[in-house]
Amino acid sequence: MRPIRPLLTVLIAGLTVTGAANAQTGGYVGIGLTQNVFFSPSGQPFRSAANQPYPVGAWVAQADTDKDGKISHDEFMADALAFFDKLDLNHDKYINSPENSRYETQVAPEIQRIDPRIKQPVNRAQAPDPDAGGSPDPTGGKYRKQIIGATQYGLIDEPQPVRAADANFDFRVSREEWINATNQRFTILDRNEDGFITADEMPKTPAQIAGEVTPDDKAGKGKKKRSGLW
Ligand SMILES: [Ca+2]
Ligand SMILES: [Ca+2]
Ligand SMILES: [Ca+2]
Repeated sequence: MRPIRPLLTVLIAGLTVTGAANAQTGGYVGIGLTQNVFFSPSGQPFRSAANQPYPVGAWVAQADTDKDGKISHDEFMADALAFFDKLDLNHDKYINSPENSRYETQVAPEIQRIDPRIKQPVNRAQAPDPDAGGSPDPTGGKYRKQIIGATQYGLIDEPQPVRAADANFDFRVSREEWINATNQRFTILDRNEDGFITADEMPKTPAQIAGEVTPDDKAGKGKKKRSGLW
């Protein structure tokens, strides 16, 4: 069993500010209305037209190189390292600050936007009613994390997958750090620990769920569209 670093607790303050600013100034350009967006666990974006299947299948098709319908650890690692090499423009085995900036602005600009269709957790201003039963959350739901950045389009709650891999916070991601982060991501996704990521282990992304709401749903009378993950 590989150790799990608390990937999920990484806070990306800068990203939050940028996303909020974009939401306020109308920076949102219709993600999901004109195209579907999926981010691989390494943060690689995949896009499809709004009337096409959700592009998680494009990532699976890329990563599942032996075409057995599931993603092995080796396949997952090879896919992640191929993306690392794409981001490492100067081939020094590090993703440095300019290379990360290019990722955020050119490779995956959706990371800086907020999809307004995604239902955000409500942060309660008041403490929970003590008569309503015990709450397992010691903050009473006061500080629930918002769904931002890559988390909107991904399988794992990581707003910025590249920066999240920077374990020693030196503002660059070494190949070794990337391998460690990739191992942790695989452990999270391979929920039954059989060494493969399969369709039934992959949750729908927040953007995918939001995109499945039909106009009838908004009127409160429709049903959610059914769609397979693959
Ligand atoms: Ca496979
Ligand atoms: Ca580099
Ligand atoms: Ca599995």
